[in-house]
Parts: sequence; structure tokens; C-alpha cells
Amino acid sequence: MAAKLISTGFRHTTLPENYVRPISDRPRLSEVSELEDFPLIDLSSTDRSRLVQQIHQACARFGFFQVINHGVSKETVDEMVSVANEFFDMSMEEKMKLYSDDPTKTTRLSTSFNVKKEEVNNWRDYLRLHCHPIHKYVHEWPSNPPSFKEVVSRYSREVREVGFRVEELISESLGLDKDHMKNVLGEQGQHMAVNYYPPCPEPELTFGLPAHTDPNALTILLQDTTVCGLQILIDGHWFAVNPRPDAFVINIGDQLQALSNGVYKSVWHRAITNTEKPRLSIASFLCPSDCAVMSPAKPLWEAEEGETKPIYRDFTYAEYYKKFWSRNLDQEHCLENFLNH
Ligand SMILES: O=C(O)CCC(=O)C(=O)O
Repeated sequence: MAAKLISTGFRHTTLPENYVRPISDRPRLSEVSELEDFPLIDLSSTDRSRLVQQIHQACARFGFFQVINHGVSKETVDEMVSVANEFFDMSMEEKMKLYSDDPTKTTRLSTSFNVKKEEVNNWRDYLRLHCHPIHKYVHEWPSNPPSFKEVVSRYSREVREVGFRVEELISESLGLDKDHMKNVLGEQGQHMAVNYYPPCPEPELTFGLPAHTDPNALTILLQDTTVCGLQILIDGHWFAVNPRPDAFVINIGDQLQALSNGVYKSVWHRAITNTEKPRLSIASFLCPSDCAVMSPAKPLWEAEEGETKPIYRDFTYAEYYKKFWSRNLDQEHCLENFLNH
């Protein structure tokens, strides 16, 4: 069923039928808990070994953590949020110029997740942009609001640096050379999803985004500071990750799970909706270069007693990405298709 943009400003009083999930597949919001011990990592710390240890614990246990003092200025973050809100506030006519449901397009405004594949739609519109190398894509980006290109370029450059610093810490935390991940991932691509979840008349019946893992290497998420919505699955239970204004939420994607030979987890997460307020989130995805070969780091499996091969077979990121988008979002963990048999 072809879904349409929902960032129209129109307040629905009931949920349109194509968004209603079967009873077995609903958010069950009353069963979600607060996450008390969600890791908070201060990137300005000069105690490197403690930072590395904190990263290790967070990635092995949660696959998710928050970073503060990350180096992206408050001004840049605030301007990014403003420009994103202004974008979704534009007229339908203006927004439809960018609409596409073709996942191979490098700049597109779309809705739900993958409307060509899914049976039930999700209560989300999203602007998807490729951000690196910027000069290759910036001409495709929206020209309105007028400051869009300048603000998004600055934001994505600064976020990229945060990602690289975290990748170094991740490498070290696995006992690898600090440049290991950067070297394996090659010239990393960078995509952005600006997610907009309008108020939803019946949040118990649908998702903003259903449970999924991220197909890339590392995700850096800027959450709306006032509206909750992100939830992560830990030991079979859903927990809310409530926003902290000065923090990014960072999570391990499928590729870092593969490269760490499963030591670090690419954890299921989802976005839920609410009746009151629109919610904005901005996800920046660092992606391996298409031809980078994802090969679990040797020291992580060779050291295991009796292990003669890694959990995952070698694959290129291009192969993985194609597989990911050929599926529906909430199927099995995509990495299960790449196990070493
Ligand atoms: O909106 C959120 O908090 C989650 C976004 C997300 O998971 C995604 O864009 O892949």
C-alpha cells in the first residue's frame, strides 16, 4: 500500500488503518521500563584508559551509550534542529519536490520505512541525505530553508569527527590498534536520516520505527530534547532512552558487531510515538566504503580456545547493504544471513 507523507499539520483523531499493527506486534507501552544505568561517557576526559574501559562495558552490555563534551558546539546542534524543524514545517507542495520511495536515491524525502516492501506503515516521515563527500551530494540537498545546506554541512562535518574519535576508542577497547576500525572501514560514507514523527492519535497501535538494528558501522543520534521516543531491547525487555539535552546517543551498527566478532552488539531499537507533540531525531550513520571487506578481527577469534574460524564470513558492505534493503525492517537480524557455517 502506498503511504503518503504525514507531516501535514493535520491532527488525526483515529489512526488510519494502514498504520494499525496486528495485536501480537504492538508496542505494549505499559511494559517498557526506564533505563537507570544507561552509560554516559564524557569525551573530554583525559583518563584514556578509563574511557576505553567505559566504552568496552557500554558496547558489550548495551551496544548503546551517550556522549557528552563531544566537541560539536551547542550553536551547531541548535541550528541543525531549527533547520530540520523548518524543513518539515514547509508546505506539502515544497516537500513533495523531494519525495521518493526509491531507497537507492541519495537524497529523498520519504515516509514510514520502505513503503514498497512493508505491509503496515510507520508513523514517520524522514529526509534521507548522503553527506560524504559533501561536494558530491550538496547540490541535491534541499534549497529551502535557505540556510539548510550551510548548517547541515557544518553539522555533518563535526559529527563525523565525533564518530572517528569513538571508532578509535572502540578499536582500543577491543585490544586492537587504535586505527583498526578506520583502516578496515575504508573511506567511510555518511548518511543522515532526519526523522519527524507527528503527534499520533493512537501510539499503542503503531510504531514511529519498528524494532531494527542499523546496517552501518556506527550511528550518532541527536534526540529531541523534550520528547521521548527511543527504546532499546536489553535481555528481551524494552527500555526507554530518555533524552539528555547536551548528549548524542551512539550505537554500534551491524558492521561493528561483525568486525568485533560479536563481542559488541548491534542492538534492536525502535521509536514510538505520542499523542501530544511532534518528535524530531537526527541520525548520522557512518558506513564502510562499499568495497570494504568486513572480516572479524583475527585476534578476537583466534585467541578463543579451539576456534578455527570467526562467527561471520567475510562480506563486502555493498553486499550487506543490498541484503538489508531487500528485507522488511523487523525481520531477523540481518547479520544472521552472514554467519559462518
Ligand atoms: O528516532 C529515533 O530515536 C530512532 C531513529 C532510528 O533508529 C533510525 O533513524 O534508524
